[in-house]
Parts: sequence; C-alpha cells; structure tokens
Amino acid sequence: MATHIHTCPLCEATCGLRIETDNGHIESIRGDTEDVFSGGFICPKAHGLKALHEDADRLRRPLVRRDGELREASWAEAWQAVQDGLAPLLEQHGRNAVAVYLGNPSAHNLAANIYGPVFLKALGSQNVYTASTVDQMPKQVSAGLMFGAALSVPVPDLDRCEHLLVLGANPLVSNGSLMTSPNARGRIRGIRERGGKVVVIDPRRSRTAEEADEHHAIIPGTDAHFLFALVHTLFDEGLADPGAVAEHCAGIEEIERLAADFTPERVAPHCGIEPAEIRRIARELAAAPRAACYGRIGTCTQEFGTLASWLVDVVNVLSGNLDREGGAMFTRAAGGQRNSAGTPGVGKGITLGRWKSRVRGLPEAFGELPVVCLAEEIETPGDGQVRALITAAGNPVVSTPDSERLDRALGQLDFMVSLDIYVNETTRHADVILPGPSPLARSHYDLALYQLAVRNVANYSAPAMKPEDDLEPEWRQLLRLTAIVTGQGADADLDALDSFVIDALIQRAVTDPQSPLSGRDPAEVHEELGDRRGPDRALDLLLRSGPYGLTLDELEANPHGLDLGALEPRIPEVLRTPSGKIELAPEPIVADVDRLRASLERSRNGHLVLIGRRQLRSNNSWMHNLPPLVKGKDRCTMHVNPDDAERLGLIDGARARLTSATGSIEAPVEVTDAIRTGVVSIPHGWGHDAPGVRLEVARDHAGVNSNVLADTSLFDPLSGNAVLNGIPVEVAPA
Ligand SMILES: Nc1nc2c(c(=O)[nH]1)N[C@H]1C(S)=C(S)[C@@H](COP(=O)(O)OP(=O)(O)OC[C@H]3O[C@@H](n4cnc5c(=O)[nH]c(N)nc54)[C@H](O)[C@@H]3O)O[C@H]1N2
Ligand SMILES: Nc1nc2c(c(=O)[nH]1)N[C@H]1C(S)=C(S)[C@@H](COP(=O)(O)OP(=O)(O)OC[C@H]3O[C@@H](n4cnc5c(=O)[nH]c(N)nc54)[C@H](O)[C@@H]3O)O[C@H]1N2
Ligand code: SF4
Ligand SMILES: [Mo]
Repeated sequence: MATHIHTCPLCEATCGLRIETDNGHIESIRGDTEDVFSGGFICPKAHGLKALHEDADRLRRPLVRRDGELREASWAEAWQAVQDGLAPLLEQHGRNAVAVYLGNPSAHNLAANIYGPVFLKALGSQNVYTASTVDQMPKQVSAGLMFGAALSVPVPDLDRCEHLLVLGANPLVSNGSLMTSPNARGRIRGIRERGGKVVVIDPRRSRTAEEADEHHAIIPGTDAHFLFALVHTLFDEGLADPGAVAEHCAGIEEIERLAADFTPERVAPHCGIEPAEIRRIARELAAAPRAACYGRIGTCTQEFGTLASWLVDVVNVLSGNLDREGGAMFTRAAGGQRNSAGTPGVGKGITLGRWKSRVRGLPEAFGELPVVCLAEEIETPGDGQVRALITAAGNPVVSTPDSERLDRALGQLDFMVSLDIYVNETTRHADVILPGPSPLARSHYDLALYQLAVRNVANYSAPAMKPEDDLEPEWRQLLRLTAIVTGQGADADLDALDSFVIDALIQRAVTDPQSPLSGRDPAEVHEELGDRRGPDRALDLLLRSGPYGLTLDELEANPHGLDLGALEPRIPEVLRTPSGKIELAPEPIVADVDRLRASLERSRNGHLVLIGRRQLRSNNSWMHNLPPLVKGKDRCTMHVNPDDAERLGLIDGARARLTSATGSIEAPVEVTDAIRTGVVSIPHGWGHDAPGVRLEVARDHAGVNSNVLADTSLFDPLSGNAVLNGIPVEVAPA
C-alpha cells in the first residue's frame, strides 16, 4: 500500500486528494484533511478520477487514420503522420492555414501552461482559438483594461466577506470559477454564519440561490442593466465612495455620467427586478462593512458580457470594497503572475485587436480569435483559409456554438491532429490522436488558478500513478510539435529545445526588477535548477523568481501545500496600466455603453430564451464516460417553469423540441418552479451518440448537445465571447 497526496486537476477548486494505491491499483480516493487550502473537501468528481484512470476507452496509444479509420499506431508512425500532414500545408499555404484550439483542461495542465505558449509562438498562426471565448474572455478584457494585465481579476475575499452579491454563478455546484476556493460551499455558508448576507442574481433558483438570503430571478442577458442601476443608485444617494483606492482611480465622473440614464425605474422592466429592490440591494452593498460583488459564466457568456464583467468591478470600487479585506482583492501567487513582474504600479496595459479574423473581421484578444469564427475560417476559400487544425484537450464540437456547422467544417479539413485522451465528438475527425497520460500520472501545479485564489497558496503534486509504458509526456508532445512547425522535424533534439525554453524563462527572470533573481548570472541560475527537466524545472524557476522566492524542493517537502496567508491589499503595486491608475472608464468599454443604452428601447418579443446550467457530477463535455458520474436518472433535461409548460402544452417527463435560428434538438422536459418564466435551461456538454465516438458508457447516457442551438452570430463584440445564455428558442412538445 502507498499513499499519494495529489491536487485534483479537474476544476478550479484545487482540492487536495489522498490516494491509496496497491501495486499500481487505486484503492481509494479521499479528501486530504491536511491540505492547507481544502482541508479534506472534495466533490463527487474526485472519485471519477479512479474511473478515469481505469477507463478502457481512455487512449493509451496514438491513433492514426488509415483507410478512413482511426487505428492504433506507434509513436514514431504517429509523429511521421503529423509531420507529413502539417509540413506541406505550412509550406504551401503559410502559418495561418494551421489553426489551433486549446480546451479547458489545458488551463489545469502544467505542461500546457509552459509549453503551450512556446508552441503557439513557434507556429505563428493568427488562427488561435480556445475555450476562453466561450467562457471568461469578457472578464479578462474588462480586468485587463481596468487593471492592466490579463489575469488581474479581483476575487471575493470569501473568508472575511460579510456580504456577497453573486451574479450568474453557482459555486455550490461549479465549486467556484475565477475564484479558486476549495469548499466554496463551506466558505459561502461561513458568510451567513458570521451574520453576513448572500444575495444571488440568477434566472434559476440554483443550489447557491437556495442557500442564500435572497434570490432575484433576473431576465437573462440583463446583468449590465441591473449593475448600471446599482451604480446609478450609489451616485444618486451619495453612497459612491471608493475608500482607500480613491486616489488611484481615474474616470469616476465619467462613470457617473454613463450611469445617468440607467435609473432603476428604467432598467426594471428589462431585468425583471423591481426598482425598490435594486435600490435596496445597492444600499445594503454600500452599507456592509466588507462586501464583494462577484459574477461568472452567466455574466460572461451573454450579449453584454464585457460590460457586465466591468460593472461588477465598478460596483466593487464604488462600494468601497475593491482591495479591502473581505472585499474583492488581488491574489499574490507564488509564481508566473504577470502583475507581480516588471515595474510595480505601472505597465504597458493591454492592447486588443492586434489582428482581425479573416472572414468577419472580429478582433483578437490576448493572442486569440473568437471561437465563433472557427467554422467560417475553415469553410471560406481564399488566402489564409484554415486547412489544418490542432486541438489540445478540447471538444469544440460540443462546447462551442452552432455545433452541427463546426462538425461539418471539421470534416472538410485537409488535416487534423488532436492531443486528447478520448475519441470524442471532436477528435473523431482527427487524422492523428496523441494521448497524454491519465491526470494522476503527471505532476501538477495549478499555475493559472493559484493566481485567482481566495488565499495565497502554493501546492505541488508529484505524479501519483505511473504513466502507461511509452506514453510520451505532454510537454514533449508540445515540443515535438514545435519542432515540426519550425521545420526541425519530428526527430529534433527535444532536450536541446527544452534548454532553449528554460533559458528564455531565465532571461526574463534575471531582467525582471521585481524578481528575487534580478541581476543574477543566467548560466548560474540554469545550473542551480539541477537535474529536473520539462515543466517541473520551469515551475522551479517560476517559484524562485516569484514574490516569495520559493523552490520546488520546498513545495515537495510540503505535499499538503504551503499557506502563504490571507489576501493583502495590492493597490497600487498590482496595477499595470500606462497611467498607473485603476481605469474605471476605459475607452473601448465606454464606447460599448451606447449599445446597452440602445437595448433599453427594445421591447421583449415574448420569445423564450435558453440558458445553461452545470451539474455536480459532470465536467463540461468529458466525464460522461465514467460510470460513477453518470449513474442515476437522466440529467440532460430541459427545465421549464410550470406557467410556460402549461401555455406550451409541455408535460413533465415527455419530450420537447427546441428550435433556434441554427438548429433543432429534443430533450426530456422537467417542469420546475426553480426557473423563471420565459426561460428554459439545458446543461451543455452532452450529445455523445455521434458515429465514430468511442465512449461506450457515454453513448448510453448520450443526452443532447445544447450548442446546436447557439448561434455564431451572437457574441459580445468587445471580447468576441459567444452568447451561450439568452439564446432565443421556440419550444413545443415533440
Ligand atoms: N460540476 C461542475 N463543475 C464545474 C464545471 C462543470 O461542468 N461541472 N465546469 C467548470 C468550468 S469550465 C467553469 S467555467 C465553471 C463555471 O462556474 P459557474 O459560473 O459558477 O457555473 P454555472 O453553474 O454555469 O453557473 C452559471 C449560472 O448563471 C446562471 N445564468 C444564466 N444566464 C444568466 C444571466 O443572463 N444572468 C445571470 N445573472 N445568471 C445567468 C445560470 O442559471 C447558472 O446558475 O464551473 C467549473 N466547475
Ligand atoms: N452552452 C454552453 N456551452 C459551454 C459552456 C456553457 O456554460 N454553456 N461553458 C463553456 C466553458 S466555461 C468551457 S470551459 C468550455 C469547455 O470546452 P472545451 O474545453 O472545448 O471542452 P471540454 O469538455 O472541457 O473538453 C476537454 C477535452 O480534453 C480532453 N482531456 C481531458 N483531460 C485531458 C488531458 O489531461 N490531456 C489531454 N490531452 N486531453 C484531455 C477530453 O477528452 C476532452 O476532449 O465549454 C463551454 N461551452
Ligand atoms: S471541487 Fe474540483 S478540485 Fe475539488 S474534488 Fe471536485 S473536481 Fe476536484
Ligand atoms: Mo470554463
């Protein structure tokens, strides 16, 4: 018997696991009660890791398409096929002919965190797409413009907060997002136990809403209206006071001017919340000693995603809660954080739209184009047409809008390669699939998510399980792809390439004025990093050059994590805007307010709208092949309010047909008063019955793909983020 302490890599909560193994077999997975951050909390998905590790459908060897069929092949054959597929296309059609899609698990994968950017830079294609534009891109854009760096997103200081206003998030089920907080449920309950208050704004009475003091069933897509009315009220009643950060704010007068039209009376019919309630919510927020406003998926994946994301932080500033204990604060991560590097308090800020998509001209953000453009870039002939696609840990056919169209488009590609562990709805189109190890068979450190944690923590896990024989580690896969797209060929010396990568990181560290390694001799630093290679060596460097000057040895000696303390005020040091101020009214955002104002003239046309919902025993599209997570009754159902059900003749348990501008699907009806009238909800990530998919268990629990109904022409213009909540649909009995 052996015990392994490992951080769960499945979601943003970073829970500590205690894994008992016997002879390479997983005996049990429990919460690590000694984990400094999660204290033993886990969710049902953690148990799914055993099933995932053992899943017969999880790929252990590469697949290469021969005579139209994906067949097992050796690594040498697979890499030869990748080289033969990509090299001629790059040569004949240029860099943009090869597109990339990076999926959500890459965010939790140290190899992808370090070597993903290396590969993208080497490829040099403008056609980079990720799950970010069906997720948090609006928040990155708003926070980037306000605070100057991509991940400078304030997080609610949950453990000291006494008033939490939650919009479009369900942390009791999702376990928190853009807010790394294991046991979010316990932490949020703690607010009420301290005598504080939790208010939830959501078209559904979610689990989080059920446990809150108040729930307001907002009309989907109107959070920006509602938030502007809060801002209006704060000014109107003389409650707007940024407190300690006032001297660092630019644009307050502009905000007051912009909010003038958004009176509670004016927005109430649009958002479905009474004017008196809006005023009271604003007053209570301002009066609370320590409060935070927090928005997530529901506020991002909608028509006014960037405006809503921006207003969340405007409200935090005006209610005096930005950067104060118990308010919305900035994490100080142990490594890899942009806003801890460079000159404190000032920077280049961010530049959006450095290039545009070829067909529709949608702007780039943080190095990527909106994924709503991917299908048309494949379909539309001409110079720069996408002819090949590389996916890594992503399932865009299920996760992104107008799935049927993207599915067809992938069928038209000249070449496709997928780094993935399953043959699913997306990878079934690939010519080559390169599997990585089980998530338990690699080292883990949540480089990105620790930058958004509600405490400053660092926790490294060595691999808990041995990877299958001959599985090429993902960092080497990414380096080999780098070698191929730079013409060095699949047989290039990967260790030499890795040395090159680490030296570039060292160069950055020794020239960073804030780094403990500042001014050091690069060769000496290289030497000190010792025998580690790959992501572990890079992580060691990032820790050494981070604000705590940690080393990977120290983290290895503390398998339950290092608690680096509660969040501390970071303004102005955290700012990276050219002005050195918090930009409350950034020009691109101000320009978009007209679109919101114009929407006040729109009348509701009586259409039903579709929203999503997450489920405890599910993880986007890819954990439905694990028996412990799919057992029980059908979960891919359509929630509808009893009034709508009666009006439309829908019967609980019977099937409904939903039709949007792009497609039509059928789903079982679940009548529930937990959802407001005018809104129906279907969880995303389902629909596993496509031909060629090799997911035996998931096929029996196929469900339907709600993104067949999402429309690539509906997006938030500033961020390019898809509208996944608030899609107009017709619903009728099937
Ligand atoms: N169990 C589980 N956990 C997960 C995931 C999972 O699939 N399953 N996915 C992970 C990922 S990738 C992410 S990004 C996070 C997301 O984390 P969350 O954002 O907390 O997750 P959701 O449950 O989608 O919550 C969104 C809520 O917004 C509501 N909503 C929809 N439209 C609107 C609107 O217009 N306005 C408002 N105010 N509310 C609206 C929905 O009813 C829903 O309750 O979860 C992560 N955690
Ligand atoms: N309608 C609607 N659509 C949504 C959302 C919504 O709320 N509503 N939410 C959106 C959000 S927030 C997100 S994040 C996206 C997710 O969108 P995606 O990231 O495109 O999809 P996932 O379902 O996370 O797919 C993960 C893929 O990675 C593979 N995988 C898992 N682990 C590994 C690994 O360790 N290595 C490798 N190489 N592959 C691995 C899985 O087999 C799977 O193919 O979906 C988005 N789509
Ligand atoms: S909450 Fe997230 S990190 Fe924690 S056990 Fe569940 S899936 Fe893993
Ligand atoms: Mo996500």
